[in-house]
Amino acid sequence: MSLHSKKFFVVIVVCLLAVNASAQDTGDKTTVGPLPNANQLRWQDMEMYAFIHYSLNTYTDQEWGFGNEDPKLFNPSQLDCRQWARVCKQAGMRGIIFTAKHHCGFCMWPSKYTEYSVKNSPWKDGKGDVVRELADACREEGLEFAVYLSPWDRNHPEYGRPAYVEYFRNQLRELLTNYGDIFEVWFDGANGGDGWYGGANETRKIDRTTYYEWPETYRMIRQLQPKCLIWNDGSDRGDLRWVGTEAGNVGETNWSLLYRDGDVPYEMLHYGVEDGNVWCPGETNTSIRPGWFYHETENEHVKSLSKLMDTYYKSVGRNSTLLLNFPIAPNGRIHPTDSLRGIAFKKMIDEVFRENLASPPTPLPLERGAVTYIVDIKKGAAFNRFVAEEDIAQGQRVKKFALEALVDGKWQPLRDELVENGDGLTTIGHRRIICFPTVKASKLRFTITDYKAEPIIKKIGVYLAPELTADIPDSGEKRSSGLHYFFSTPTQMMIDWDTEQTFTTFRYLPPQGTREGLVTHYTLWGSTDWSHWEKLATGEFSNIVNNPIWQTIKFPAAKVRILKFDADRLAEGERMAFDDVEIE
Ligand code: FUL
Repeated sequence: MSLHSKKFFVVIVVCLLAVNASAQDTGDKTTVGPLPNANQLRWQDMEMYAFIHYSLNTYTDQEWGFGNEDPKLFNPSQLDCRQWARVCKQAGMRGIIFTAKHHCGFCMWPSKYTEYSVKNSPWKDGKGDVVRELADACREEGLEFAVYLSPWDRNHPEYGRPAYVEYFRNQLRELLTNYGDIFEVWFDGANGGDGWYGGANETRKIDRTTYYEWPETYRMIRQLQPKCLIWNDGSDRGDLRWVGTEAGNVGETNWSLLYRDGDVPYEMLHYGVEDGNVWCPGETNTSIRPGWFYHETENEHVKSLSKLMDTYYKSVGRNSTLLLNFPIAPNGRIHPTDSLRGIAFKKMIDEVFRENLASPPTPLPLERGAVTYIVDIKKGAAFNRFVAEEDIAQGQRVKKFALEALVDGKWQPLRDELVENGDGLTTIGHRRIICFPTVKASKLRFTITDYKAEPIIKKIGVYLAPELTADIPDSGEKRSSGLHYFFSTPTQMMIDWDTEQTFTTFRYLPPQGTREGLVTHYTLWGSTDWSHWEKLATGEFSNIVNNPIWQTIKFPAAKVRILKFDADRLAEGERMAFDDVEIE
């Protein structure tokens, strides 16, 4: 048992377990495992940074361009990268990752290796460079800058063959040498196969573990930008990992470790691996809107403040960082609804963590190896958030802990209310935030009940967050239908009405939480008599697997009595599934 520091008198009781003795009792607890490097430590302290999705998709209302969209479509009237940087800064973002090239292959900088770029657009008479403008704006605002460069390129004729890999590396070299320090490179793993590919218009499959020859590319990055972090989804381990979902949450158990080799299934991405042999922390990416690119139809579905706070607790509060996307509207600016919401988000975070109610506030005399902390609460105040931080420079050590509040002389257990099963009090890492219903208590007891090696806690804190209501509903929450529908085959849905109706929009909400039956490619038909069918629309629901939100099909006004929705392709399985459909 160690003695607490006198100067804090009897407010904190730190119970030290004899770590060696406890290691003998409970098995081997001396293996910390791998440690983060300096770049990863710096990155983790950034906590929140922005994604910006902007490309030809912004002008075609798509999530994934096919690769044949006309560069002439790119002609924003008010493009203002300074506005993006100012908004992001005020929203608490420490940097910006920009889609220099999305899957459509269109380059937002005048790459000398392709004609498919801003140089062939009317914007600034082809003399513009969005990457340059944004890199400069970030520097002016004191933000870090990074790039997203899609390995999948639906425009390039050589995609799928060795020549493309060289092209990809050349482009990366341009980005890493001409735009100052780049803090991260984002190599999106998505690959739907089909594309324009210089007019071939076909499906090209690649083996993502070998095709891109990542080790060679990684060597180049390390040489050109030694401080740059590599984000890579699966395949060769980069410095950071995806968390397996775009919904904005990582597991409550979140180890910053992975295995150096082998596949990385969802569980590993989402929870990390306790006995992993490489430090590869999770970055939680999500958009402030349902989609990644701007769609006017989503203007009323910008995430609510409560949803953003939930995302914060489930990312930054779970040993991760938050990469929050702001799409750019066709005029070249962040839409006012998104910027106001982003700024309100930052203000709310500041408000929640304004006053540490632990008395005295940390830095406490936190002692290496301590497993129990009893914290006095200022004037027996009400509180509903607990924060703990490990000194991750020395590894991630805590496996499990308990929290109790002293209410009317009795210790009452607290649990993480954002977790459905169990108490949710597992790993800590860089920062762990636990949310529980407001409690009024004189003391809080934090006990580390299991650990890989002697715990090293850097900070603990207790806070009172204001109650939030779900002010604006998210998309994907309503079930409206009441339509008369049936399946004529496992992949064909029919919807009929008694009288003729005029429609312009069909919306499909895919099944949530499964790929089974999820429609990726469709054709929509209309008829007034069951025998003559007019094709109303055909296409793909881009990115629906990773981001299964409402999908909107718009078509010229059609008078129909029957609609036929064909699933031309499913992500998995043989039977179309849906959570809801809407027709307007
Ligand atoms: C996904 C992509 O397919 C989306 O379009 C978006 O860029 C997102 C961040 O990653 O996998």
